[in-house]
Amino acid sequence: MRVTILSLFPEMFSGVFKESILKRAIQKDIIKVDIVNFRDFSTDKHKHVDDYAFGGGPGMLLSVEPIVKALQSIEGFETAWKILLTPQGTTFHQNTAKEYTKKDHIILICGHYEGFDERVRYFIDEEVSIGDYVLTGGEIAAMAIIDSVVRLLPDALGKKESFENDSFYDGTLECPQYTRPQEFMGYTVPEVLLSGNHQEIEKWRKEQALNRTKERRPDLLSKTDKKD
Ligand code: 4GM
Repeated sequence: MRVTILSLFPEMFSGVFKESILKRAIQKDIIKVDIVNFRDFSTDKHKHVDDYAFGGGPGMLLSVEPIVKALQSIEGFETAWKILLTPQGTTFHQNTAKEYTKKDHIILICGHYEGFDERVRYFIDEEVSIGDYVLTGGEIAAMAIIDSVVRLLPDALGKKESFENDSFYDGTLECPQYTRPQEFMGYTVPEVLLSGNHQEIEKWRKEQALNRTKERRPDLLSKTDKKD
């Protein structure tokens, strides 16, 4: 899968692509990442990429031209899935991540300041938000999306890191889990997990996952048929 990021702050990504699963995914050619700084496509002699809003008001807007020129410079941009990251987008979910794993090439456009010239929206496929809060820029949203998509790609996770047990994978949250020691400061591990009875263990885990989801995220259950 190809991932292209449009950003005024490419350096922000150096950490996430140099560590752990994303680093390994790049090394194993599971993803190919390119970062394009759209400031390089400014036609302004001072390399400005933003301007005052028509009609007045405080704040600056990102101009349409450098963004569209940057998009056009990307090989295969016409068929790539172009995603604009803004707080006004449709909310990103685990299912969105799953959908993106089917794409050959995604382009993530990260903005700053007060937003984009509205006409940027004629050149994209989807406007996405990672949640109801405002960030300084779209970069952290792009990182969250890339991370959640890449870990679902075949061979991105090792055997020990499989995603089948993830929260949300089957529409419920994870059940409580324990590792050694069996007792810590008086807190013990539920007996059933030590019993060796795999049928009982499976039953307990399903119950616990369901109870936890009912308590914490009943909204998830109303979307599935796992209520009883
Ligand atoms: C556009 C308009 C995404 C972009 C205003 C981007 C939050 C998200 C930005 C803006 C962002 C999100 C950049 N903030 N919830 N900031 O996915 O502030």
